[in-house]
Amino acid sequence: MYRTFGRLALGAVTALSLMTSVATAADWRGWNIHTEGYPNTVAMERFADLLAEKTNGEVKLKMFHGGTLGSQPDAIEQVRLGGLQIGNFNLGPVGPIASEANVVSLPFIFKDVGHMFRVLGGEGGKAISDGMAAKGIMPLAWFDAGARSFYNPDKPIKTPADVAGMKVRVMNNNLYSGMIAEMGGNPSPMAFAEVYQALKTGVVDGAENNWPSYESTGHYEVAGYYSLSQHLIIPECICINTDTFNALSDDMQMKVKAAALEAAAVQRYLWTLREASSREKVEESGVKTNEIADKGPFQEAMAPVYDAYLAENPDLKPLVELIKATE
Ligand code: BDP
Repeated sequence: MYRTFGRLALGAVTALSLMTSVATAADWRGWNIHTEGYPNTVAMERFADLLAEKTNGEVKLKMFHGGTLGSQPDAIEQVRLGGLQIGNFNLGPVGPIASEANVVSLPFIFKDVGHMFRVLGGEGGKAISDGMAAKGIMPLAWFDAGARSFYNPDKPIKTPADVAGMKVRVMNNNLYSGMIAEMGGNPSPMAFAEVYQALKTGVVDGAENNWPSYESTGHYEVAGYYSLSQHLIIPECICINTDTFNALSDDMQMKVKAAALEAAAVQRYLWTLREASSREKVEESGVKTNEIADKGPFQEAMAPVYDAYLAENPDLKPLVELIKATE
């Protein structure tokens, strides 16, 4: 009798200690689309190191770079569902699942990157974060992704009329499709990994991105005209599955957040350097850059995208106004 009880007790203790280790130690998996050496990749590795340091190894994050775990929309879904815990996401493809976050995908909503960070640091950023967290994907810190401009193989784009009739690749988001359609172009939503081949074979006539991605993907080799429309300034996040974050103790939450903020500071520093070095590299290889002094015609052509967004989300008008009023 005693021996049976002893064995049972021992079994219970083992089960208990197993449960404790499951509850305290965590093995997280993280998604990133970029390749080695890209500022975001370096920063996400730094985030993993900082997590291990600050939590004394209780949180172990393994990062999967280069989009090896799937496309960005799929990875966003995985983080929402908890199949993945962490992602470095661009808010473009997050917009379709969180309407507050979609505000950053309105063309020309931010005057420049400084304006974007001021908005993110205030009430606007809180509204965006809360909206995302409610959908299962919580931003811990913000990354710089510069401004996106058009590029294509055969001509500079000077006015919206130059885009008319062109098939232009966009990220998965109806606002971007609307933006191209408003200029008379044909939007073609497509995964990032497919764009190089599509440009090369003429499946699309153009695309749009920031300097570092234009360079890191080799798109500049097959689309040598880069026209500085700078129509979109979209932030990126280190994002975490909301339930995973909420299940942590206050102390652990603080450590995770601190690690993310530190990694984001690294990203922003490296980003500024990479924007300059990417531009230099592609221009040296023969890319023709076209400055657009007056962006007014692009702004006017894309303005109906705001109406469409507000018609669908009338309650978000104050958020749009708040952003516009932010100095
Ligand atoms: C890059 C973003 C990346 C996007 C990509 C794209 O960093 O998250 O997937 O653009 O255009 O600038 O799909």
